Amino acid sequence: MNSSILLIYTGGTIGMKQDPISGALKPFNFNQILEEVPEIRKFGCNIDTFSFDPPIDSSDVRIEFWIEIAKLIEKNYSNYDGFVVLHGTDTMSYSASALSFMLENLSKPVIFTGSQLPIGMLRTDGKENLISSIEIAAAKDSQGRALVPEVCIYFESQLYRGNRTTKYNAENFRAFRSANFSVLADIGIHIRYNDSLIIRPAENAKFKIHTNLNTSVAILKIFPGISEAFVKSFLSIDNIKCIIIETYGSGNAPTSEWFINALKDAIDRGIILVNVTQCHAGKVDMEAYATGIRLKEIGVISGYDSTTEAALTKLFFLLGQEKDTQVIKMRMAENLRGEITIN
Ligand code: ASN
Repeated sequence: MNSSILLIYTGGTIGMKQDPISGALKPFNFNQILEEVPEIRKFGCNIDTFSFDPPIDSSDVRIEFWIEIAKLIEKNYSNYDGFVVLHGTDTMSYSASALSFMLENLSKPVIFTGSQLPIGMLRTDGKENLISSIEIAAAKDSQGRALVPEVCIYFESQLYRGNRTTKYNAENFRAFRSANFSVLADIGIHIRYNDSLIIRPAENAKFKIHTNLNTSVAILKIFPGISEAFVKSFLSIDNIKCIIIETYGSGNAPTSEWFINALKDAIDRGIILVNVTQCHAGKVDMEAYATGIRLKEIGVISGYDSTTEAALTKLFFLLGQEKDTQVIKMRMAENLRGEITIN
């Protein structure tokens, strides 16, 4: 039987046109995309479209937007075999990470894609990204099950687990990287799926969405010369429940007494501190150096090999689910949607 795909247009460069006066790129009407890519009508599957109104530059993405996408997928879940979400690249990794936590027991593909050049331009990367994403969202095995029932990003011949990605390049067509996890599929003449890596829901596990997110999270990037006054005022911002500390290397930070004491004081006030490395690849290991051990001793928890995007949205999700700080800390150390490698 033919597949049915819902194409959800949220905005981003893929659907933008140049403003004739300023020359800057602005989101445009979605119908234009179908005009620009008449090829997608040739697919042997049924493709319906839904456009956010107004479409946005993804730098304007808000939590409400993720909730709308999740609800839209839930509402249409039984009518479609897969979903393709056209989204700006700037925050695509945040959105794909968030949706990976919000959609539980997913048995259908949700493929985020977009482009670096608008789809109306001759050298656009948008056409191939769109066409391959639809093909992947529609792909099924001999028993009719989706080949990749995960929240993914498809970009420039690679299919990534969404919550493992980061936007890495502002200019190159290969805009994303998944430094700590292999691609789920490589796309050339053939689409080669890495079956052993793909997560599938347990038999009979029911699909459900979580729309209760709590954004009381902040990110503290450390740097040489960071001042006591800055750290202390950052750690005392009202209503912050969790702070991601972007540390050096394998999870190291300064050992100055004032710094450690400021962090310890925050932990004593019930704030959860999560250690994520500033490095683009590799994992936090707070036992590798004395500078990391100090953090572990005072109760900073490891973010393992998580991207900042995944750690942030996982905290939004867990804070929305749980009140108990100990439970949240425990669940941060669990691999919920393939977002971290433990060991
Ligand atoms: N500013 C754009 C966006 O994220 C960038 C892009 O899509 N390539 O919406």
